[in-house]
Amino acid sequence: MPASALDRRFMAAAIRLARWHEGRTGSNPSVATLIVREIDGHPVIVGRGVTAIGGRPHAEPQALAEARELARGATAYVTLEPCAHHGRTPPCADALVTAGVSRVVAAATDPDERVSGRGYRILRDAGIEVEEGVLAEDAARDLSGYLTRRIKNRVHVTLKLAISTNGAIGRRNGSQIPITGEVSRRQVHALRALSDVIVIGAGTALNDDPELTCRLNGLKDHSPIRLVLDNGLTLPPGSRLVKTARQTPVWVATSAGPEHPARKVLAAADVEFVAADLHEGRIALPELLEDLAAKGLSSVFVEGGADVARAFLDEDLVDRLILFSGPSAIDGDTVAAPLLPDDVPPRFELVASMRYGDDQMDEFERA
Ligand code: AOF
Ligand code: ZN
Repeated sequence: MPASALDRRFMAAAIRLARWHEGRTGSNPSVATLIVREIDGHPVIVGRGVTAIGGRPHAEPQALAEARELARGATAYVTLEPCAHHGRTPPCADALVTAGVSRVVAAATDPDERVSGRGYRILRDAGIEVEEGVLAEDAARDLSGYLTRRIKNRVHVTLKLAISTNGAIGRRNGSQIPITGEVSRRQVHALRALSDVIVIGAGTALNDDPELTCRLNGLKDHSPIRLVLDNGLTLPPGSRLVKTARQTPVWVATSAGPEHPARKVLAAADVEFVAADLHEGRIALPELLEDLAAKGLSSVFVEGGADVARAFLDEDLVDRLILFSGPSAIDGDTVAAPLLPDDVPPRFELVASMRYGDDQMDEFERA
């Protein structure tokens, strides 16, 4: 039976289920499985699984455990190709075969070289009908961190900018000034919770003294690692970031060696260091993004300031661009936005537009 409207509906449900643990499965992607069989002439979900927090167990054995003997002859909807390798858990493709499912509908192919195509082969060799690529684009959007790490060997980058009506992202030498409203602020906190790492430059850390945590009710323990690009180790020990480093990790990217005096002070506050290379006097971003991926991290959320944003854009390292446009102008000595909502480079494609209170949000992806 080819992919039908019903298949797409169940796959859409599986993709929504996978979002439950997005950002909480470590280096593993959060994927989901639904086991569906016909009961009294109607398709019924008899098993559901989502990759467990921390990354294991995988989705499939959990869904099969719930379905038990009802899995025999059923269809399994998987948002990612079932794994074929013996890792810390046995291959999910084998588990589907053993359980006796007769059909597997899959969204994205797994680029992990231990899996890539092998998962499908195990299923087909066992006589299971396999339908690949159903809602693959939707699934890949949610898996973009994992897929970027596997395919490009670097973390996926989202750049966020909040821009005033006069094209500014802040005031020079000032404290933080609000550009967008409360609804946007909450959206940003939700985006933080879905990321592995927030990145800012040392200038923003000094100027704004931000905390960069997720402060939404119920999501307070979902704050990602906060990474400051601070080659000169200028991050003040009294800053909010350093003072909260024991609750939520703070990493500093620097080329300064262990003999640098500021390192001791920061290390005493439990700030950690990421060894960075320099390129023309600035932290080399491609190498940094590769190093973060090598640590098993998948997604970074770049929150400022203008120089850091421009550097990511100039080096074509932005995979997703999220622009919040506020309703008013900023006066005084302002910092110009590195790009404007109506002047986004053509390599980006608009994928979503929303109103958040008085603000406009436009989301772009690399085409
Ligand atoms: C699945 N189902 O729910 C997930 C999969 O370190 P391991 O052994 O857990 O393997 C990690 C790999 O498993 C990861 O790179 C990806 O290929 C796959 N993730 N596979 O069948 C799942 N999360
Ligand atoms: Zn698996």
